[in-house]
Amino acid sequence: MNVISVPVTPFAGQRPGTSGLRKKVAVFRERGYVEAFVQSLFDALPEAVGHGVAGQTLVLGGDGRFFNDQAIQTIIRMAAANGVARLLVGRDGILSTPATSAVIRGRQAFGGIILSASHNPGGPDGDFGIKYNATNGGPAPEHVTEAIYRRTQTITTYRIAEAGDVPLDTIASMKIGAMELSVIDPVAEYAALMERIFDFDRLRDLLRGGFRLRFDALHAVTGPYAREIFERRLGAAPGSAVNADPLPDFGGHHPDPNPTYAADLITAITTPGGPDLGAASDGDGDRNMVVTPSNGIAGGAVGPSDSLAMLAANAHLIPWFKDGLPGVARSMPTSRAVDRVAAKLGIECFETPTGWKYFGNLLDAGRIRLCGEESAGTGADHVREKDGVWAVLFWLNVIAARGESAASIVTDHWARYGRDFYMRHDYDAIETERANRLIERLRGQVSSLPGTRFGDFEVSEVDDFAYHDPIDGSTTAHQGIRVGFANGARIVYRLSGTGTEGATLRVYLERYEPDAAQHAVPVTTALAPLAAVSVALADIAGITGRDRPSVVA
Ligand code: VG1
Ligand code: CO
Repeated sequence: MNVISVPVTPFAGQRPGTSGLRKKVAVFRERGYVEAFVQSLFDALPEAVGHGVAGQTLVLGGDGRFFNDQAIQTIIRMAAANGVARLLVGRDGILSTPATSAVIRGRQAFGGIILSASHNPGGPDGDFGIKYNATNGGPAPEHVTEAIYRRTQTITTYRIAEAGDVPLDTIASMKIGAMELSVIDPVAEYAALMERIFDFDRLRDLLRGGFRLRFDALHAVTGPYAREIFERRLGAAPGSAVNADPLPDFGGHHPDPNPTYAADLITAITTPGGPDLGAASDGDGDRNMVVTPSNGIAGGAVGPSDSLAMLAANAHLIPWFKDGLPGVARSMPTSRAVDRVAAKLGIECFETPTGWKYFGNLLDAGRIRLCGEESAGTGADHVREKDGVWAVLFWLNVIAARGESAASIVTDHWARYGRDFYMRHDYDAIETERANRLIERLRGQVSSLPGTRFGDFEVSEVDDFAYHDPIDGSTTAHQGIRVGFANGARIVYRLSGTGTEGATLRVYLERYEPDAAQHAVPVTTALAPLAAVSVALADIAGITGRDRPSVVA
Protein backbone atom coordinates (compact mmCIF):
# COMPACT_ATOMS: atom_id res chain seq x y z
CA MET A 1 0.00 0.00 0.00
CA ASN A 2 1.34 3.37 -0.98
CA VAL A 3 0.61 6.30 1.33
CA ILE A 4 0.79 9.79 -0.07
CA SER A 5 0.79 13.20 1.58
CA VAL A 6 -1.38 15.64 -0.29
CA PRO A 7 -1.04 19.41 0.22
CA VAL A 8 -4.24 21.18 1.22
CA THR A 9 -5.12 24.74 2.15
CA PRO A 10 -7.34 25.26 5.22
CA PHE A 11 -11.07 25.70 4.65
CA ALA A 12 -12.86 28.40 6.62
CA GLY A 13 -15.75 27.40 8.86
CA GLN A 14 -14.85 23.80 9.73
CA ARG A 15 -16.01 24.30 13.29
CA PRO A 16 -18.21 21.49 14.63
CA GLY A 17 -21.54 22.79 15.95
CA THR A 18 -24.10 21.28 18.31
CA SER A 19 -23.52 17.88 16.72
CA GLY A 20 -20.52 17.64 14.43
CA LEU A 21 -19.57 19.51 11.28
CA ARG A 22 -22.66 20.11 9.14
CA LYS A 23 -22.68 21.80 5.75
CA LYS A 24 -24.36 21.64 2.38
CA VAL A 25 -23.39 18.59 0.32
CA ALA A 26 -21.90 20.95 -2.27
CA VAL A 27 -19.45 22.24 0.36
CA PHE A 28 -18.43 18.73 1.42
CA ARG A 29 -17.83 17.87 -2.23
CA GLU A 30 -15.22 20.58 -2.64
CA ARG A 31 -11.88 19.01 -3.39
CA GLY A 32 -10.04 18.19 -0.18
CA TYR A 33 -12.85 19.33 2.16
CA VAL A 34 -13.56 15.94 3.77
CA GLU A 35 -9.86 15.12 3.80
CA ALA A 36 -8.88 18.39 5.52
CA PHE A 37 -11.44 17.86 8.26
CA VAL A 38 -10.70 14.20 8.87
CA GLN A 39 -6.93 14.76 8.92
CA SER A 40 -7.49 17.64 11.38
CA LEU A 41 -9.44 15.23 13.55
CA PHE A 42 -6.65 12.64 13.44
CA ASP A 43 -4.01 15.32 14.07
CA ALA A 44 -5.86 16.88 16.99
CA LEU A 45 -6.53 13.70 18.97
CA PRO A 46 -3.06 13.02 20.46
CA GLU A 47 -3.06 16.31 22.30
CA ALA A 48 -6.81 16.53 22.94
CA VAL A 49 -7.36 13.03 24.34
CA GLY A 50 -3.82 11.84 24.98
CA HIS A 51 -3.60 9.33 22.14
CA GLY A 52 -3.91 9.29 18.36
CA VAL A 53 -5.67 6.76 16.13
CA ALA A 54 -2.46 4.88 15.24
CA GLY A 55 -2.74 1.26 16.37
CA GLN A 56 -6.34 1.71 17.48
CA THR A 57 -9.78 0.36 16.55
CA LEU A 58 -12.24 2.83 15.01
CA VAL A 59 -15.90 2.43 14.06
CA LEU A 60 -17.23 4.05 10.88
CA GLY A 61 -20.72 4.34 9.44
CA GLY A 62 -23.45 6.76 8.49
CA ASP A 63 -27.12 7.31 7.86
CA GLY A 64 -26.94 6.36 4.19
CA ARG A 65 -27.58 9.82 2.87
CA PHE A 66 -26.29 11.12 -0.44
CA PHE A 67 -22.45 11.28 -0.46
CA ASN A 68 -22.23 8.71 2.40
CA ASP A 69 -20.79 6.18 -0.05
CA GLN A 70 -18.06 8.48 -1.36
CA ALA A 71 -17.04 10.04 1.95
CA ILE A 72 -16.78 6.62 3.58
CA GLN A 73 -14.30 5.37 0.95
CA THR A 74 -12.15 8.46 1.44
CA ILE A 75 -12.14 7.98 5.21
CA ILE A 76 -11.27 4.28 4.87
CA ARG A 77 -8.19 5.21 2.82
CA MET A 78 -7.23 7.94 5.29
CA ALA A 79 -7.66 5.63 8.27
CA ALA A 80 -5.29 3.14 6.65
CA ALA A 81 -2.78 5.91 5.91
CA ASN A 82 -2.94 7.20 9.48
CA GLY A 83 -2.12 3.85 11.03
CA VAL A 84 -5.53 2.72 12.29
CA ALA A 85 -5.11 -0.97 13.20
CA ARG A 86 -8.71 -2.06 12.85
CA LEU A 87 -11.66 -0.35 11.22
CA LEU A 88 -15.23 -1.62 11.74
CA VAL A 89 -17.58 -0.38 9.04
CA GLY A 90 -21.33 -0.95 8.90
CA ARG A 91 -22.52 -2.97 5.91
CA ASP A 92 -23.42 -0.64 3.01
CA GLY A 93 -21.87 2.15 5.06
CA ILE A 94 -24.89 2.12 7.38
CA LEU A 95 -24.77 2.53 11.16
CA SER A 96 -27.26 4.58 13.14
CA THR A 97 -25.84 7.04 15.64
CA PRO A 98 -26.92 5.01 18.69
CA ALA A 99 -25.72 1.76 17.06
CA THR A 100 -22.31 3.35 16.45
CA SER A 101 -22.20 4.28 20.10
CA ALA A 102 -23.16 0.71 21.07
CA VAL A 103 -20.46 -0.79 18.83
CA ILE A 104 -17.75 1.58 20.16
CA ARG A 105 -18.63 0.58 23.70
CA GLY A 106 -19.24 -3.10 23.03
CA ARG A 107 -15.97 -3.57 21.15
CA GLN A 108 -14.02 -1.19 23.37
CA ALA A 109 -12.99 0.76 20.33
CA PHE A 110 -10.99 3.97 20.53
CA GLY A 111 -13.70 6.04 18.84
CA GLY A 112 -15.94 6.34 15.83
CA ILE A 113 -16.82 8.54 12.91
CA ILE A 114 -20.48 9.04 11.97
CA LEU A 115 -21.48 10.45 8.61
CA SER A 116 -24.76 12.24 9.08
CA ALA A 117 -26.50 15.57 9.11
CA SER A 118 -29.17 13.92 11.24
CA HIS A 119 -32.62 15.45 10.75
CA ASN A 120 -31.45 17.86 8.03
CA PRO A 121 -32.64 17.07 4.49
CA GLY A 122 -30.38 15.00 2.22
CA GLY A 123 -29.77 14.62 -1.49
CA PRO A 124 -27.35 16.55 -3.73
CA ASP A 125 -28.86 19.88 -2.63
CA GLY A 126 -29.26 18.84 0.99
CA ASP A 127 -26.89 18.59 3.90
CA PHE A 128 -24.05 16.30 4.95
CA GLY A 129 -22.16 15.99 8.20
CA ILE A 130 -19.29 14.31 10.02
CA LYS A 131 -19.13 13.78 13.76
CA TYR A 132 -16.55 12.14 15.97
CA ASN A 133 -17.43 9.99 18.98
CA ALA A 134 -14.97 9.23 21.72
CA THR A 135 -14.00 6.09 23.63
CA ASN A 136 -17.09 6.30 25.86
CA GLY A 137 -19.23 6.08 22.69
CA GLY A 138 -20.44 9.64 23.03
CA PRO A 139 -20.05 12.82 20.99
CA ALA A 140 -16.60 14.34 21.37
CA PRO A 141 -16.69 16.92 24.16
CA GLU A 142 -16.21 20.57 23.39
CA HIS A 143 -12.49 20.75 24.18
CA VAL A 144 -11.95 18.04 21.54
CA THR A 145 -14.14 19.62 18.87
CA GLU A 146 -12.39 22.95 19.49
CA ALA A 147 -9.00 21.30 19.11
CA ILE A 148 -10.13 19.81 15.80
CA TYR A 149 -11.32 23.21 14.67
CA ARG A 150 -8.01 24.85 15.59
CA ARG A 151 -6.19 22.23 13.56
CA THR A 152 -8.43 22.84 10.51
CA GLN A 153 -7.10 26.40 10.46
CA THR A 154 -3.45 25.40 10.14
CA ILE A 155 -3.52 22.10 8.27
CA THR A 156 -1.16 21.82 5.31
CA THR A 157 -1.31 18.16 4.20
CA TYR A 158 -3.40 15.06 4.60
CA ARG A 159 -2.36 11.43 4.39
CA ILE A 160 -4.21 8.94 2.23
CA ALA A 161 -3.59 5.45 0.93
CA GLU A 162 -3.55 4.86 -2.78
CA ALA A 163 -6.15 2.08 -2.92
CA GLY A 164 -9.35 1.36 -4.77
CA ASP A 165 -12.88 1.42 -3.37
CA VAL A 166 -13.63 -1.32 -0.88
CA PRO A 167 -16.79 -3.42 -1.32
CA LEU A 168 -19.06 -2.80 1.67
CA ASP A 169 -22.06 -4.88 0.68
CA THR A 170 -21.06 -8.14 2.38
CA ILE A 171 -19.95 -9.01 5.87
CA ALA A 172 -16.24 -9.72 5.45
CA SER A 173 -12.79 -8.80 6.66
CA MET A 174 -9.94 -7.63 4.46
CA LYS A 175 -6.57 -5.92 4.70
CA ILE A 176 -5.81 -2.47 3.43
CA GLY A 177 -2.10 -2.25 3.91
CA ALA A 178 -1.59 -3.07 7.57
CA MET A 179 -5.14 -2.10 8.53
CA GLU A 180 -7.76 -4.75 9.01
CA LEU A 181 -11.14 -3.65 7.77
CA SER A 182 -14.22 -5.56 8.94
CA VAL A 183 -17.61 -4.98 7.41
CA ILE A 184 -20.09 -5.63 10.23
CA ASP A 185 -23.83 -6.18 10.50
CA PRO A 186 -25.14 -2.72 11.46
CA VAL A 187 -28.08 -4.11 13.45
CA ALA A 188 -26.96 -7.25 15.30
CA GLU A 189 -25.01 -5.77 18.23
CA TYR A 190 -27.56 -3.04 18.77
CA ALA A 191 -30.48 -5.48 18.74
CA ALA A 192 -28.69 -7.74 21.23
CA LEU A 193 -28.25 -4.76 23.55
CA MET A 194 -31.97 -3.94 23.34
CA GLU A 195 -32.75 -7.52 24.41
CA ARG A 196 -30.73 -6.94 27.56
CA ILE A 197 -32.56 -3.72 28.40
CA PHE A 198 -36.22 -4.54 27.81
CA ASP A 199 -38.57 -7.40 28.63
CA PHE A 200 -38.72 -8.96 25.16
CA ASP A 201 -41.07 -11.76 26.29
CA ARG A 202 -43.59 -9.24 27.47
CA LEU A 203 -43.15 -7.15 24.33
CA ARG A 204 -43.73 -10.26 22.19
CA ASP A 205 -46.95 -10.99 24.07
CA LEU A 206 -48.10 -7.42 23.49
CA LEU A 207 -47.28 -7.27 19.79
CA ARG A 208 -48.50 -10.79 18.99
CA GLY A 209 -51.60 -10.19 21.07
CA GLY A 210 -53.07 -7.67 18.66
CA PHE A 211 -51.42 -4.40 19.74
CA ARG A 212 -50.69 -2.55 16.52
CA LEU A 213 -47.55 -0.44 16.05
CA ARG A 214 -46.73 1.80 13.12
CA PHE A 215 -43.06 2.80 13.02
CA ASP A 216 -42.18 5.32 10.32
CA ALA A 217 -38.47 5.27 9.48
CA LEU A 218 -38.92 8.24 7.11
CA HIS A 219 -36.67 6.41 4.59
CA ALA A 220 -33.73 7.04 6.88
CA VAL A 221 -31.38 4.79 8.82
CA THR A 222 -33.76 3.11 11.29
CA GLY A 223 -35.68 1.01 8.73
CA PRO A 224 -33.40 -2.06 9.00
CA TYR A 225 -33.35 -1.76 12.80
CA ALA A 226 -37.14 -1.51 13.02
CA ARG A 227 -37.72 -4.49 10.74
CA GLU A 228 -35.32 -6.67 12.66
CA ILE A 229 -36.42 -5.68 16.15
CA PHE A 230 -40.14 -4.95 15.92
CA GLU A 231 -41.13 -7.33 13.15
CA ARG A 232 -38.65 -10.18 13.25
CA ARG A 233 -37.70 -10.44 16.92
CA LEU A 234 -40.91 -9.17 18.50
CA GLY A 235 -43.49 -10.42 16.04
CA ALA A 236 -45.17 -7.15 15.09
CA ALA A 237 -47.20 -7.61 11.91
CA PRO A 238 -45.16 -7.39 8.70
CA GLY A 239 -45.45 -3.85 7.42
CA SER A 240 -45.50 -2.33 10.91
CA ALA A 241 -42.28 -0.58 9.88
CA VAL A 242 -43.10 1.79 7.03
CA ASN A 243 -40.77 3.81 4.78
CA ALA A 244 -38.20 1.33 6.02
CA ASP A 245 -35.74 1.31 3.11
CA PRO A 246 -32.97 3.88 3.65
CA LEU A 247 -32.78 6.18 0.61
CA PRO A 248 -29.98 8.66 -0.19
CA ASP A 249 -32.50 11.51 -0.43
CA PHE A 250 -34.91 10.15 2.20
CA GLY A 251 -37.56 9.93 -0.52
CA GLY A 252 -37.40 13.70 -0.86
CA HIS A 253 -38.69 14.15 2.70
CA HIS A 254 -37.29 15.91 5.70
CA PRO A 255 -36.21 13.09 8.05
CA ASP A 256 -37.30 14.99 11.15
CA PRO A 257 -39.85 13.20 13.34
CA ASN A 258 -42.15 16.05 14.29
CA PRO A 259 -45.83 16.74 13.65
CA THR A 260 -45.00 18.88 10.60
CA TYR A 261 -42.72 16.45 8.75
CA ALA A 262 -44.44 13.26 9.92
CA ALA A 263 -47.99 14.54 9.48
CA ASP A 264 -49.09 11.29 7.75
CA LEU A 265 -48.20 9.33 10.83
CA ILE A 266 -50.20 11.62 13.11
CA THR A 267 -53.22 11.23 10.83
CA ALA A 268 -52.84 7.44 10.69
CA ILE A 269 -52.76 7.16 14.48
CA THR A 270 -55.40 9.71 15.39
CA THR A 271 -57.93 8.37 12.87
CA PRO A 272 -60.39 6.08 14.71
CA GLY A 273 -59.55 2.42 14.14
CA GLY A 274 -55.88 3.23 13.52
CA PRO A 275 -52.85 1.58 15.16
CA ASP A 276 -52.40 1.66 18.95
CA LEU A 277 -49.08 3.48 18.84
CA GLY A 278 -47.18 5.45 16.23
CA ALA A 279 -43.49 6.23 16.26
CA ALA A 280 -40.83 7.74 14.03
CA SER A 281 -37.12 8.45 14.08
CA ASP A 282 -34.81 10.83 12.27
CA GLY A 283 -32.06 10.60 9.65
CA ASP A 284 -29.47 8.95 11.89
CA GLY A 285 -31.83 7.19 14.30
CA ASP A 286 -31.20 9.13 17.48
CA ARG A 287 -34.45 11.11 17.70
CA ASN A 288 -37.89 9.73 18.41
CA MET A 289 -41.48 10.79 18.15
CA VAL A 290 -44.23 8.80 19.85
CA VAL A 291 -47.83 9.27 18.74
CA THR A 292 -50.89 8.11 20.65
CA PRO A 293 -54.50 7.71 19.59
CA SER A 294 -56.78 10.21 21.31
CA ASN A 295 -58.57 9.53 24.58
CA GLY A 296 -60.37 12.87 24.58
CA ILE A 297 -57.69 14.65 26.63
CA ALA A 298 -54.41 13.57 25.05
CA GLY A 299 -53.73 12.30 21.55
CA GLY A 300 -51.24 12.91 18.74
CA ALA A 301 -47.53 13.41 19.27
CA VAL A 302 -46.35 13.17 22.87
CA GLY A 303 -44.24 16.26 23.54
CA PRO A 304 -40.58 15.20 23.86
CA SER A 305 -40.19 17.02 27.19
CA ASP A 306 -43.28 15.22 28.49
CA SER A 307 -42.03 11.92 27.12
CA LEU A 308 -38.79 12.28 29.08
CA ALA A 309 -40.74 12.93 32.28
CA MET A 310 -43.08 10.01 31.65
CA LEU A 311 -40.24 7.60 30.96
CA ALA A 312 -38.48 8.76 34.14
CA ALA A 313 -41.65 8.19 36.16
CA ASN A 314 -42.05 4.67 34.74
CA ALA A 315 -38.39 3.63 34.50
CA HIS A 316 -38.67 1.11 37.35
CA LEU A 317 -40.89 -1.01 35.07
CA ILE A 318 -37.95 -1.64 32.71
CA PRO A 319 -35.54 -4.48 33.56
CA TRP A 320 -32.49 -2.26 32.85
CA PHE A 321 -33.66 0.28 35.45
CA LYS A 322 -35.04 -2.13 38.03
CA ASP A 323 -32.82 -0.58 40.70
CA GLY A 324 -34.16 2.88 39.94
CA LEU A 325 -32.49 6.05 38.71
CA PRO A 326 -29.73 7.89 40.60
CA GLY A 327 -30.53 11.08 38.72
CA VAL A 328 -31.79 12.51 35.44
CA ALA A 329 -30.80 15.40 33.19
CA ARG A 330 -32.40 17.56 30.56
CA SER A 331 -31.04 20.16 28.20
CA MET A 332 -31.74 23.70 29.34
CA PRO A 333 -34.58 24.52 26.89
CA THR A 334 -36.35 21.23 27.67
CA SER A 335 -39.43 21.77 29.84
CA ARG A 336 -39.27 21.26 33.57
CA ALA A 337 -41.70 18.32 33.53
CA VAL A 338 -38.89 15.89 34.35
CA ASP A 339 -37.78 18.08 37.27
CA ARG A 340 -41.15 17.40 38.91
CA VAL A 341 -40.62 13.65 38.60
CA ALA A 342 -37.09 13.92 39.98
CA ALA A 343 -38.36 15.95 42.93
CA LYS A 344 -40.99 13.32 43.70
CA LEU A 345 -38.43 10.50 43.42
CA GLY A 346 -35.94 12.47 45.50
CA ILE A 347 -33.17 12.19 42.88
CA GLU A 348 -30.80 14.70 41.28
CA CYS A 349 -31.86 16.61 38.16
CA PHE A 350 -29.30 18.43 36.00
CA GLU A 351 -29.82 21.20 33.44
CA THR A 352 -27.21 21.08 30.66
CA PRO A 353 -26.61 23.07 27.46
CA THR A 354 -28.24 21.91 24.24
CA GLY A 355 -26.42 18.98 22.64
CA TRP A 356 -25.85 15.39 23.72
CA LYS A 357 -22.15 15.89 24.45
CA TYR A 358 -22.97 17.60 27.74
CA PHE A 359 -24.65 14.48 29.16
CA GLY A 360 -21.56 12.31 28.70
CA ASN A 361 -19.71 13.16 31.92
CA LEU A 362 -22.85 12.76 34.05
CA LEU A 363 -23.58 9.36 32.48
CA ASP A 364 -19.97 8.19 32.77
CA ALA A 365 -19.88 9.22 36.43
CA GLY A 366 -23.14 7.39 37.16
CA ARG A 367 -24.81 10.57 38.40
CA ILE A 368 -27.64 10.11 35.87
CA ARG A 369 -28.95 7.13 33.92
CA LEU A 370 -31.66 8.82 31.84
CA CYS A 371 -31.65 12.13 29.99
CA GLY A 372 -33.27 13.99 27.15
CA GLU A 373 -33.85 17.06 25.05
CA GLU A 374 -36.95 18.87 23.84
CA SER A 375 -35.83 18.21 20.27
CA ALA A 376 -37.16 14.64 20.33
CA GLY A 377 -34.07 13.13 21.93
CA THR A 378 -34.18 10.67 24.81
CA GLY A 379 -31.45 8.31 25.91
CA ALA A 380 -29.84 6.50 28.78
CA ASP A 381 -26.65 4.90 30.01
CA HIS A 382 -26.81 1.90 27.62
CA VAL A 383 -25.04 4.09 25.01
CA ARG A 384 -23.80 7.69 24.98
CA GLU A 385 -26.22 9.04 22.37
CA LYS A 386 -29.90 9.68 22.25
CA ASP A 387 -31.65 6.65 20.86
CA GLY A 388 -34.83 6.57 18.75
CA VAL A 389 -35.65 2.85 18.53
CA TRP A 390 -34.76 2.40 22.21
CA ALA A 391 -37.26 5.14 23.19
CA VAL A 392 -40.02 3.38 21.26
CA LEU A 393 -39.20 0.07 22.94
CA PHE A 394 -39.27 1.90 26.28
CA TRP A 395 -42.79 3.17 25.59
CA LEU A 396 -43.94 -0.27 24.46
CA ASN A 397 -42.46 -1.88 27.56
CA VAL A 398 -44.23 0.63 29.82
CA ILE A 399 -47.52 0.07 27.98
CA ALA A 400 -47.11 -3.70 28.29
CA ALA A 401 -46.17 -3.55 31.96
CA ARG A 402 -48.98 -1.19 32.93
CA GLY A 403 -51.60 -2.77 30.68
CA GLU A 404 -52.91 0.68 29.82
CA SER A 405 -53.21 2.63 26.59
CA ALA A 406 -50.50 5.11 25.68
CA ALA A 407 -52.91 8.05 25.96
CA SER A 408 -54.01 7.07 29.44
CA ILE A 409 -50.38 6.90 30.57
CA VAL A 410 -50.03 10.49 29.33
CA THR A 411 -53.17 11.83 30.98
CA ASP A 412 -52.49 9.96 34.20
CA HIS A 413 -49.06 11.59 34.31
CA TRP A 414 -50.53 15.06 33.85
CA ALA A 415 -53.14 14.39 36.53
CA ARG A 416 -50.43 13.33 38.95
CA TYR A 417 -47.75 15.95 38.23
CA GLY A 418 -49.59 18.74 36.43
CA ARG A 419 -49.00 19.58 32.77
CA ASP A 420 -46.13 21.68 31.40
CA PHE A 421 -47.55 23.16 28.22
CA TYR A 422 -44.63 23.44 25.83
CA MET A 423 -43.93 24.67 22.31
CA ARG A 424 -40.92 25.69 20.22
CA HIS A 425 -40.96 28.34 17.50
CA ASP A 426 -38.16 28.21 14.93
CA TYR A 427 -37.37 31.15 12.68
CA ASP A 428 -35.27 29.53 9.95
CA ALA A 429 -32.65 30.99 7.64
CA ILE A 430 -32.65 34.52 9.00
CA GLU A 431 -29.68 36.73 8.28
CA THR A 432 -26.90 35.88 10.70
CA GLU A 433 -26.27 39.54 11.51
CA ARG A 434 -29.90 40.08 12.51
CA ALA A 435 -30.02 36.91 14.59
CA ASN A 436 -26.85 37.89 16.44
CA ARG A 437 -28.22 41.39 16.99
CA LEU A 438 -31.39 39.98 18.55
CA ILE A 439 -29.44 37.81 20.99
CA GLU A 440 -26.95 40.60 21.77
CA ARG A 441 -29.80 42.96 22.57
CA LEU A 442 -31.34 40.45 24.99
CA ARG A 443 -27.95 39.87 26.56
CA GLY A 444 -27.69 43.59 27.15
CA GLN A 445 -31.06 43.54 28.94
CA VAL A 446 -30.33 40.73 31.38
CA SER A 447 -30.30 43.07 34.36
CA SER A 448 -32.87 45.62 33.16
CA LEU A 449 -35.70 43.27 32.11
CA PRO A 450 -36.75 41.93 35.52
CA GLY A 451 -39.81 43.80 36.74
CA THR A 452 -41.00 44.61 33.19
CA ARG A 453 -44.60 43.63 32.45
CA PHE A 454 -45.98 42.20 29.23
CA GLY A 455 -49.75 41.92 29.78
CA ASP A 456 -50.27 39.37 32.56
CA PHE A 457 -46.63 38.31 32.46
CA GLU A 458 -44.13 39.99 34.73
CA VAL A 459 -40.47 39.18 34.12
CA SER A 460 -38.94 37.88 37.32
CA GLU A 461 -35.47 36.67 36.28
CA VAL A 462 -33.25 36.69 33.21
CA ASP A 463 -29.87 35.16 32.53
CA ASP A 464 -27.53 34.09 29.76
CA PHE A 465 -27.24 30.40 30.60
CA ALA A 466 -23.81 29.11 31.59
CA TYR A 467 -23.18 25.49 32.54
CA HIS A 468 -20.66 24.40 35.11
CA ASP A 469 -19.91 20.73 34.56
CA PRO A 470 -19.89 19.17 38.04
CA ILE A 471 -17.61 16.33 36.89
CA ASP A 472 -14.74 18.02 35.04
CA GLY A 473 -15.24 21.57 36.33
CA SER A 474 -15.44 23.12 32.86
CA THR A 475 -17.72 26.06 32.12
CA THR A 476 -19.71 26.56 28.93
CA ALA A 477 -21.15 30.07 28.65
CA HIS A 478 -23.63 31.91 26.41
CA GLN A 479 -25.95 28.95 25.90
CA GLY A 480 -29.18 30.91 25.54
CA ILE A 481 -31.21 33.62 27.23
CA ARG A 482 -33.61 32.34 29.87
CA VAL A 483 -36.51 34.58 30.80
CA GLY A 484 -38.56 33.55 33.83
CA PHE A 485 -41.91 35.09 34.73
CA ALA A 486 -43.53 35.61 38.11
CA ASN A 487 -46.34 33.17 37.20
CA GLY A 488 -43.81 30.39 36.55
CA ALA A 489 -43.86 30.62 32.75
CA ARG A 490 -40.56 30.63 30.86
CA ILE A 491 -39.21 31.70 27.48
CA VAL A 492 -35.77 30.71 26.18
CA TYR A 493 -34.06 32.27 23.17
CA ARG A 494 -31.07 30.67 21.48
CA LEU A 495 -29.51 30.23 18.06
CA SER A 496 -29.27 26.82 16.45
CA GLY A 497 -25.87 25.19 16.05
CA THR A 498 -26.90 22.67 13.39
CA GLY A 499 -28.32 24.82 10.58
CA THR A 500 -26.52 25.30 7.29
CA GLU A 501 -28.27 28.42 5.97
CA GLY A 502 -28.04 31.78 7.74
CA ALA A 503 -29.14 31.47 11.36
CA THR A 504 -32.09 29.76 13.01
CA LEU A 505 -33.59 31.45 16.03
CA ARG A 506 -35.24 29.00 18.42
CA VAL A 507 -37.79 30.33 20.88
CA TYR A 508 -38.93 27.87 23.57
CA LEU A 509 -42.19 28.54 25.44
CA GLU A 510 -43.56 26.81 28.51
CA ARG A 511 -46.17 27.29 31.19
CA TYR A 512 -47.19 25.01 34.05
CA GLU A 513 -50.84 24.05 34.55
CA PRO A 514 -51.66 22.09 37.71
CA ASP A 515 -55.43 22.05 37.11
CA ALA A 516 -56.43 18.77 35.39
CA ALA A 517 -59.61 20.39 34.09
CA GLN A 518 -57.36 22.50 31.83
CA HIS A 519 -55.18 19.70 30.48
CA ALA A 520 -57.17 19.07 27.31
CA VAL A 521 -56.70 22.65 26.08
CA PRO A 522 -54.74 22.64 22.79
CA VAL A 523 -51.10 23.65 23.32
CA THR A 524 -51.27 26.53 20.87
CA THR A 525 -54.26 27.97 22.74
CA ALA A 526 -52.66 27.47 26.13
CA LEU A 527 -49.47 29.19 25.01
CA ALA A 528 -50.89 31.90 22.71
CA PRO A 529 -50.46 34.74 25.24
CA LEU A 530 -46.89 33.67 26.02
CA ALA A 531 -46.11 33.37 22.31
CA ALA A 532 -47.21 36.98 21.86
CA VAL A 533 -44.94 38.00 24.74
CA SER A 534 -42.00 36.16 23.11
CA VAL A 535 -42.37 38.25 19.96
CA ALA A 536 -42.74 41.57 21.78
CA LEU A 537 -40.00 41.00 24.36
CA ALA A 538 -37.30 40.21 21.80
CA ASP A 539 -38.68 42.47 19.05
CA ILE A 540 -38.59 39.46 16.74
CA ALA A 541 -40.59 41.09 13.96
CA GLY A 542 -38.62 44.35 14.12
CA ILE A 543 -35.18 42.76 14.12
CA THR A 544 -35.65 39.70 11.91
CA GLY A 545 -38.40 41.00 9.63
CA ARG A 546 -40.37 37.79 10.27
CA ASP A 547 -43.99 38.00 11.35
CA ARG A 548 -44.34 34.28 12.15
CA PRO A 549 -42.15 31.26 12.88
CA SER A 550 -41.23 28.91 10.02
CA VAL A 551 -41.71 25.80 12.13
CA VAL A 552 -43.80 25.21 15.24
CA ALA A 553 -42.70 22.09 17.08
C1 VG1 B 1 -30.54 20.64 17.55
C2 VG1 B 1 -31.36 20.38 18.79
C3 VG1 B 1 -30.50 19.73 19.85
C4 VG1 B 1 -29.87 18.45 19.29
C5 VG1 B 1 -29.13 18.75 18.01
C6 VG1 B 1 -28.61 17.50 17.35
O1 VG1 B 1 -29.49 21.53 17.84
O2 VG1 B 1 -31.91 21.59 19.27
O3 VG1 B 1 -31.31 19.48 20.98
O4 VG1 B 1 -28.98 17.90 20.23
O5 VG1 B 1 -30.00 19.40 17.09
O6 VG1 B 1 -29.64 16.61 17.10
P1 VG1 B 1 -29.57 23.08 17.51
O7 VG1 B 1 -28.23 23.64 17.91
O8 VG1 B 1 -29.87 23.20 16.04
O9 VG1 B 1 -30.69 23.64 18.30
V1 VG1 B 1 -29.53 15.56 15.79
O10 VG1 B 1 -30.70 14.42 15.91
O11 VG1 B 1 -29.79 16.72 14.54
O12 VG1 B 1 -27.96 15.04 15.80
CO1 CO C 1 -30.28 12.84 14.74
